[in-house]
Amino acid sequence: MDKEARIYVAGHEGLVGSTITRHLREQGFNNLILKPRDSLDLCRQESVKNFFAFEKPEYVFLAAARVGGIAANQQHPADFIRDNLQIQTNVIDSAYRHGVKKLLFLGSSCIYPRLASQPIHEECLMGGYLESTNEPYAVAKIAGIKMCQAYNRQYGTDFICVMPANLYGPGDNFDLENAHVLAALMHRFHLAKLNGEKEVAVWGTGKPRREFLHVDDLAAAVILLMNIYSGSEIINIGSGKDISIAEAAQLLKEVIGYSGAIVYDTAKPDGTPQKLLDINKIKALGWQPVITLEEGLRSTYKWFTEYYRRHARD
Ligand code: GFB
Repeated sequence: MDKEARIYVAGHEGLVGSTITRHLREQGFNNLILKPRDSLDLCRQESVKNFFAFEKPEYVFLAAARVGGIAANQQHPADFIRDNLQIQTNVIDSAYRHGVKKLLFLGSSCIYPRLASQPIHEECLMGGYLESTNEPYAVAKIAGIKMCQAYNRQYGTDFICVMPANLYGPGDNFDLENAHVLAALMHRFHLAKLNGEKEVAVWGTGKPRREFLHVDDLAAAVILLMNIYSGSEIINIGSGKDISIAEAAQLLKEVIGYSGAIVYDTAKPDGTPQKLLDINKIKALGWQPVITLEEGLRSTYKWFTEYYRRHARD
């Protein structure tokens, strides 16, 4: 990408899109095309077609998606499969029809089989049954990958697909019920600290293992790939380390400075037992994660408390 390239970041108001946008600006890309959600509904085919016809982006980061944690996925399976299929179909097809030079599609580590061998290599895709708590979302993301690969094969497009581990960072959704685990627990521990509560409930058994990646590390990886990688093979992006939910909760408790107890609500689902990605492929392309989980949680918590204070005053 040259610095004057017309780059569309779809989903620039979300965790991933906003971070990619900030990194692009920091690297001197100033010809960014950003459309707020309320002025372009990516689920509407006509609107997306007209937008591409008018704006003619050269590069597209497809970071727009309906996302959420385990509870949101379980409670809104129809919304997750429909919105994601619509958004990605509209954007990928318009990118082809309007001559986009290159598109990067963001998937998720939940596309892999529930019981894939660990660390999960890219070739495990479609090798077994999916985790039931997020199957509709995963199926939509798999469809996105297959669509990019099919367009590359039939139309000769340059559409690439990356599979990030569980992401976190400033700008995340911190909803107590619908967010992903680190953001939800950060909020819950914070409130417990403020209100002097004696215990905090962590969902499930605490035994599942997750690989967490700071969104700044992800943004660096996807911009690198947009610049140097072409091909239909999907690429994992992770921190290379996993920890149990119990360990993550303990770390959060320390970072936040909460002194009460952790209890486990085993009526809530555990989800998939382990998700640790094999990141050798992206490492061989010259990227590696630099933000440790502890550092990342500390800086995210700093951001969260400032945000929380500002919004409490509104
Ligand atoms: O982050 P999370 O919702 O994502 O949950 P998944 C991870 C683990 O944390 C599960 C436990 O074992 C949860 O039971 N957990 C403990 C909690 N306390 C909490 C809490 O307060 N909130 C949440 N959310 N979890 C998602 C998928 O699965 O991963 C999405 O549903 C997406 O589709 C995303 O792929 C990356 O890793 O289980």
